[in-house]
Amino acid sequence: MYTASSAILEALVEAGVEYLFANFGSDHPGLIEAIAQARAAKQPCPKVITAPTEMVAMSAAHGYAQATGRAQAVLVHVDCGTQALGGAVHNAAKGRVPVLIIAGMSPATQQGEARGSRNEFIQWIQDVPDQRGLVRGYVRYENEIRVGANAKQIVHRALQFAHSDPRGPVYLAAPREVLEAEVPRVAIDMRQWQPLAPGGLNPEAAREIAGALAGADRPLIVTSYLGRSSTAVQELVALAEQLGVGVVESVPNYMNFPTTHPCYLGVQWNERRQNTALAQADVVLVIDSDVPWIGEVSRPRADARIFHIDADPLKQQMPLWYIGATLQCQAYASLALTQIRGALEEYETDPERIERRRKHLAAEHAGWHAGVSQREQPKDALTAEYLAACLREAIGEDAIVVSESVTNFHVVSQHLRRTKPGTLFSSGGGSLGYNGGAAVGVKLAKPDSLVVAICGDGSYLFCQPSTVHWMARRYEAPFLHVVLNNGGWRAPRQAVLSVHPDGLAAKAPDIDIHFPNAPDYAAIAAAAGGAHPETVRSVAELQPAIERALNAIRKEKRAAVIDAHIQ
Ligand SMILES: Cc1ncc(C[n+]2csc(CCOP(=O)(O)OP(=O)(O)O)c2C)c(N)n1
Ligand SMILES: [Mg+2]
Repeated sequence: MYTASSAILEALVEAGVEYLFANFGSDHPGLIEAIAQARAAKQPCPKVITAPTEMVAMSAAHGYAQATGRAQAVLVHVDCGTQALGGAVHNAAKGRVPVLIIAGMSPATQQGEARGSRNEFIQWIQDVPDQRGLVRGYVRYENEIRVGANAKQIVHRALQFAHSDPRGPVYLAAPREVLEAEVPRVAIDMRQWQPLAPGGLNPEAAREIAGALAGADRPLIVTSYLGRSSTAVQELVALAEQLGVGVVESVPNYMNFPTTHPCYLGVQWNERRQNTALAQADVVLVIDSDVPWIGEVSRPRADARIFHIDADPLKQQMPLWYIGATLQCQAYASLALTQIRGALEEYETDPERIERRRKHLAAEHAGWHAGVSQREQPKDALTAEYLAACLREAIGEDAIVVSESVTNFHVVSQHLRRTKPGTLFSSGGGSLGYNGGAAVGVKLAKPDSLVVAICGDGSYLFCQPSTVHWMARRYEAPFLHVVLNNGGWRAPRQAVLSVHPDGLAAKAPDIDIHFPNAPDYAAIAAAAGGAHPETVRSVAELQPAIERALNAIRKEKRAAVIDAHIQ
C-alpha cells in the first residue's frame, strides 16, 4: 500500500531530512502505518524521535537546523499540537531557522465515506475553522495538502521556502483521509526543488560601501547573525583585517567573529549605556542584524553614514523598524562581503590610514579584554562571570554552546569567548524554553561534539526539563546543562526599574518574581533521564563539579546538570 503518508515520508528522505520529531495523535494512523511499512520493507525513512511535548520537539529541530543549516520535520497533532508548539514557532521565525512542521487535521467525513473517516468523539471537538491561522503570522509558507496525489511536490515546495532567505519555519496540514489515500508514486528530480540561489549586491552598491569603508577614519561593522554561515565569518575576518575595521556584535544569536581577534570590539545586549565604538564610528555597516543598537541608550553619532545589508533589509515581519541607513541592500552576507572586498581593488587604500586604524583597534580590543579578565576574577560569592570563565577553560574552543541566559546573555557572550563559527547559538526569538530542546537537537546533529546549554533558572523550567532529559537519555544525546540560578526572574525586575526607577515596585520587598523553595533543578533531570546532578553554592565547589559533570558525559554518556547558585 502506497499512501499520501508514504509519499510524505519519501519526500522527507529525498530532501535529506534525517529526523522526524514526533508527537503522535489520532490524526496520524496513515503516517504511523507508513513508517511501520517502511521499516518492515527496510526502506529509508527519517528516524522518529518521540517528543513528549511539542515545544521541545520544535526546539530540538531548531537547534539541529542551527548546527547544520538543514530543516528537520516536526509532526504534531491537529490544532492542539500546533498550539502546544507555542513560542517555539515564534523562536524559529524570529531566528530565521528552517523547520518543517506537519500537522494532521480532523477527518473531513463522518459516515465512513473514506478510510480515516471520523470514529472518535474528539474528532468533532478538534475540527476548527482555521487551524493554519494559528501559525500564519510566523511561518514562511503554509498549506493544506488537499489531495494526496501531489503531496510530495507540496513537501518539497515547503522546504524550498524554509531554506530560502529569509529562512524560517513552514507548516503543512492534512486531514486524516488525505493522509490515508492511496496515490500513484511521483518521481522527483531534486535539482528542481532547490532553495533560491543566494543573491549578492549590485556592483554599484558594492563599490559605494567599499569606498566608504576604505575612506573612513573609524569604520565599524555591526552584526548579530552573520555567523549562521561560516564562510561569512571568514569573509568578515578577512575584510576587517584588510581594512582595519572594528566589529561589534549586537544581541548575537550566532558566533559571528572570533572574540580573541584584535578587530573585535565586544558585544552589546541590554546594557543601558552608549556603546563606545558605535559613538566613535563615522561609517557603520550593519550586516545581518535585527537590533544593531537600542537608540534610547546607544546610537551612532549623528553624522555617521550607515549602510545596511540583510537578506530581508525591510524586516517584513516587523511592523516598526528603521535605522537611518542611506543604502539598504538585500543580499546574502558572505557574497556581499566577497563583493565588497573585490570592489576595494578599485580604491587606493592609504596604508598609513589602515595602520592607524589597526593600532587603534588593537588598543581598544586590549582594553575590552582587560575588562573581561578583571570581571571574571573569583569573588566571595559565585558570579556568572567567574562561572562562564571556568566553563570556558573546561569545555574548550570546539564545544557547542546553546545560551538562553537572559539577564546574563552578555556575560555568556563575553566570558565564554568563542572563537569558531558554529560554537554558540541563541534562539534569536523571545520565547523562553528553547535551551534544553535545542541542546538535544544540536547533539543529534553533532554527536561527536560536547554540547553545553546554559540558561537562567526561569528558562530551565520553561524548557520542560523532564521531557528534555528523558529524550537526552532515550536518544543518546547527553549534554551539559548549566543553570544560572539567581533565585527566579531577574529580567522583569530590571524592566520595572528601567521604567519606574522611583516607583513603589522598586522598593517593594516582593514583586512576585522570586522562587522561594525552588525546585531541585538537577534532581528533576536525574529523575527524568538519569542525568548526573550537581548543585553548586560556592566558588570552591564549582570546578570539581564541572569536572565530575564532564566525566559523566564523556565516560558514562549521561547528561549532567549543574544548578549553580549565583550572586
Ligand atoms: C514564554 C515566555 N514567557 C515569559 C517571558 C517573559 N520573561 C522574559 S525574561 C523572564 C525571566 C527569565 O528568568 P531566568 O531565565 O531565570 O533569567 P533571569 O531573568 O533571572 O536572568 C520572563 C518570565 C518570555 N520571554 N517568554
Ligand atoms: Mg533567573
